[in-house]
Amino acid sequence: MRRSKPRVTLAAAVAFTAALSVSTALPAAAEPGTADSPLTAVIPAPAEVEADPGADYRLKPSTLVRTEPGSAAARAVGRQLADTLRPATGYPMPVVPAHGPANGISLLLDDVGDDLGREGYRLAVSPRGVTVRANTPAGLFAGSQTLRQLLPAAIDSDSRQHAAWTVPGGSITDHPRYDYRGAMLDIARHFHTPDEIKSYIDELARYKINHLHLHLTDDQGWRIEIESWPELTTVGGGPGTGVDGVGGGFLTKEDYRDLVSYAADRYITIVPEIDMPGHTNSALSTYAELNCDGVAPPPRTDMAVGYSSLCIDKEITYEFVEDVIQEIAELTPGPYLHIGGDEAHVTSEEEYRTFMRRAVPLVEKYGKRPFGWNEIVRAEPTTDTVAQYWGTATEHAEIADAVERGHQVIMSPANRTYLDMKYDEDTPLGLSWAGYIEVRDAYDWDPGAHVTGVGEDAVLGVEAPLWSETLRSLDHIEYMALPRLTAVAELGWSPRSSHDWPSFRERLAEQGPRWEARDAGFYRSPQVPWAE
Ligand code: TNX
Repeated sequence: MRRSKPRVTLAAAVAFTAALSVSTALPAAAEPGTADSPLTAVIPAPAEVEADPGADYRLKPSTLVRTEPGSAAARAVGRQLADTLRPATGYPMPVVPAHGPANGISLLLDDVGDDLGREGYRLAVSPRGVTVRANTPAGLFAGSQTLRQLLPAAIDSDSRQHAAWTVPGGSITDHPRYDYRGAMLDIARHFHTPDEIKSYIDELARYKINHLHLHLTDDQGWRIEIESWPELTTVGGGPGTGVDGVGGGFLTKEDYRDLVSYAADRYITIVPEIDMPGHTNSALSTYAELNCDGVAPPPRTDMAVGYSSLCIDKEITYEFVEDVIQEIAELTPGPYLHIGGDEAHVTSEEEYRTFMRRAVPLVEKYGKRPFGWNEIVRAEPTTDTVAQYWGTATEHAEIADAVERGHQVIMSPANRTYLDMKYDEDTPLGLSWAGYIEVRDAYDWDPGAHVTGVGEDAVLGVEAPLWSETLRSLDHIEYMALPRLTAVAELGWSPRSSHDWPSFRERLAEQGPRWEARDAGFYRSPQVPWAE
């Protein structure tokens, strides 16, 4: 989606946003008939690539997007692809049922084998056209994201560009390593609007990330409408509820449903998080009865963590938790509901277990698979509970024991995947409690062998969380997420055997002009030989 970008910046960030001002220079058009990015210049790296330099295809004003006859979902993928190719090419790109001989771009549902699964695809480029075949529309969507990256960077511009729209000849066979490839956005510390979230979703889709975890509530703010507890958002979503009293806002149920459907159109599942029993000051300050002493504490917008807790011994706590879980579950078609569980520092171990032993079954009661930060395994919840590992250690007995009991794990080690950590000491935004994370740090680790006792089979996937204590605008989000988000995307999708920093940094360099073409800000890491 195209948007005008708000330019709200932290004082300290003003200089760097100016320095980042977007260049309008686009790469010169390649010679006619010559692809200017090789078939391998894709992030995440495809599983298999076979180049055929004699078989390039060039988009023409007459190119059709042909989709599987009778499949509305394939047609919808075709429409989205055509929508993304029209502005820069200026070609009409009609989307039509794929009858007759293949030419142009074809998106076909076909049996491409169990090995390619639900999201895999084959993409073949010949002088007559590009054909993507997949078992499901999700695979066609993944293949069409690859195709976008095979075209010159100018394809990402929203105005007509002069370029030879050449796709390099050959074929790609591709499928993901992990089912769950996620990103998290914290809209509690600073609220981010539905349009900003959609813009982030667009970025995720390009890199084949298929889950967006929304951190909806925290000490500072409550950012999702709950009808049975209506004051949560009038107080916790009001003005001045962002960190340091900056900003505010919340998602109405309608906003949330619209985001779910926007994400679903891009084969992304929303994972909602209501953090509990800690990180709840906004709820506690709104409803006095949720406090053990019946007294509402003042609202807080500082960055401290670990000071708040729902009252474990009061029955109303569980009525509240059930109402919230029920409403969120009803709004959410995806399988997961995240109940946080991190940093409950003022809750004793005994109380924490008591709480989680009641909260986790409520998630299941409303048909969702429980999800929590890794502390949740201390309560020995049902082994269906997904544990999100956010530690910095590579030895962690608690999580290893949980795997032994049968839990699946999402890998989000804070010193590798936390997009809110500074790149280095000069980064004007972000935090540094888990260290600095340069691009190579984000890339050079193996989710399936990172923590002793948490092997490949126990890993459901990876996720890159973006906490927003210091992030107030889409510019800030993009600057912290790009390029590291793409490193985590590659770890989640590409086969372990393809892992190669020299190759990754070269491919990453090609993304720079693409971000420039679409007016997305990014950090020009000195580790990457950025293309001009
Ligand atoms: C730790 S990670 C937190 C968050 C903070 C984040 C900042 C986790 C489960 N809890 O509350 O926002 O660090 O990096």
